[in-house]
Amino acid sequence: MLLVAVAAALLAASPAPRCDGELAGYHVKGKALHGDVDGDGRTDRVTLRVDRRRPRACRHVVVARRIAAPVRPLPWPGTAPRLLLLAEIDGRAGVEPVVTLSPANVYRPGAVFAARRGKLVRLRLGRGHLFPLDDEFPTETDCTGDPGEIEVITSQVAEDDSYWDVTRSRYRSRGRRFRRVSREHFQSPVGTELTGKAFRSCSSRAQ
Ligand SMILES: [Ca+2]
Repeated sequence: MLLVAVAAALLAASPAPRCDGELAGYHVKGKALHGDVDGDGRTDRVTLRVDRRRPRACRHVVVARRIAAPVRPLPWPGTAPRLLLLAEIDGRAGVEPVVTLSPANVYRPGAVFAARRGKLVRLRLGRGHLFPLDDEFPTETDCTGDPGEIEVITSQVAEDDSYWDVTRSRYRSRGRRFRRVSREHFQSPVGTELTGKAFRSCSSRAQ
């Protein structure tokens, strides 16, 4: 009885874990993927992990061998991130983990991480953090033929609703960011095959 009381007191006294960067308490959620993330020639095990006692800002983390980065939640409900794939995206040594941030929703943005100076960091797309993966309209992010260059397609229904208004932008990797180098607008008949799987053309894919 005394032991139970002591254990209960200890539990009550132990504070909920914070965003301290420690991986204790996290458990793997979903599949593990394997690829060389930091470009050192060795294969790293990449996982998404969750600790539901942590604050939302660090409840999910993506881990590549021993380096980790928080997967910050989207500012709307019903989002549960999932490790989607590894692929060569930024033109530098090592593959980039891609996390889909709301796989159950119609609009599916992703986060792309990369190893930089021994840390795992989240890459930026222009001024934002979200790489469009899919939507109810043609939407996609994919590699181009040039290393470190990606193409992003977004669209909406045109005034004539038998067409999409499509925007196709090219971005080039520079540091931790993809900077836009070109953008074009065009219309495409609804039903035209414009997009497929996100990052489908990137090399060294694992999923
Ligand atoms: Ca890379």
